[in-house]
Amino acid sequence: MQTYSIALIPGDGIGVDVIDAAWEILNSVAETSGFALKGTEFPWSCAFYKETGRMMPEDGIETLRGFDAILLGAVGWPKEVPDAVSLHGLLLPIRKAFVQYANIRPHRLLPGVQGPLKAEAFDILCIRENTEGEYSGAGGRVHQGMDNEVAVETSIFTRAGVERIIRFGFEQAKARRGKLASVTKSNAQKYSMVFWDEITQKLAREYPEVEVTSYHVDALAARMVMAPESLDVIVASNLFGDILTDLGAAIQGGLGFAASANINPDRAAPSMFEPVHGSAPDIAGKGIANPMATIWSGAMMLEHLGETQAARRIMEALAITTGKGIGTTPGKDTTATITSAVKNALTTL
Ligand code: GGG
Repeated sequence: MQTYSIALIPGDGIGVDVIDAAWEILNSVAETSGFALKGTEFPWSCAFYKETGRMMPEDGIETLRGFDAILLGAVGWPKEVPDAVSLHGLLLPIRKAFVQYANIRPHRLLPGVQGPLKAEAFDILCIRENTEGEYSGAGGRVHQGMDNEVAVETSIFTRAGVERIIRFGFEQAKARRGKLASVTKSNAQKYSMVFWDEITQKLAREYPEVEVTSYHVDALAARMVMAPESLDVIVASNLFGDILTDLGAAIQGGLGFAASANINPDRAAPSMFEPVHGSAPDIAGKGIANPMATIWSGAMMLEHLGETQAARRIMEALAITTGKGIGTTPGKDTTATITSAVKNALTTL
């Protein structure tokens, strides 16, 4: 039997609850689908940082390299560890070291989920550049704490990095409804964003079947609210993609439904799957975190591993669950209730 080795990093806060839930569902579907999952849990988190001074051990990346995939919960516990330390100590190094340059985030309404918009149906796939741009980590501060203090943070856009993510966007659009929205702010940012637009135009010549439109990020944000059904695939830089996908989460009913996959398209290193949401300290430990985003991310992991049928079954089980009104209202159902409803739904498929 095919066995996949999965690194589990629950992380902080509700990350622990949602990983437990997703792992239960993933194993349940594996049992009836003819493959097995072997999980190895790593306690890397802000608590680990408090104990060791690091978010993960020095050889953390090398440890993860041998796995087929990584399933991550949430990172961040700002009361005790600054967010910039936790993010740059765990999540971002994994994305960069494993060249997980495509962060894929689907936005659509599951049955029975009432989003805040009038639109009843939309199906958007946001592709966020995941290794460079505004998150490159290049910069510094001088004269710290003094009146003449200066802080510089440089966005880095490389031709290789921009080309590969826009090409990935074109490929996704070609495989879906043939529409690509390329996002910049090239009126204001006249170097990096004009560069992005030029590369979009150059690649468009290779994809005559894809209708590509360049949007400024502000206009695209408005379009996501006013006419989400008009959008198919969105490709955006690291920061713009991050912001737009929180908006995407909002229009699909909340962060409890927003899944994501950090993909190494060349499969030269493991890819990582995680909900878009963070550790939610306000509800941590209350047992009311919605595990659906993580379960959906787990389905994306199975899809990536080639277990397409099992991934489809999970998505159908989620749809049955939300169709019954379970997990659709924040705080109404417990994590355990939602998980067992999804598990029961799986048995009916
Ligand atoms: N689910 C992982 C997590 O904790 N995400 C919260 C977060 O702030 N992520 C930053 C990012 O995706 O760039």
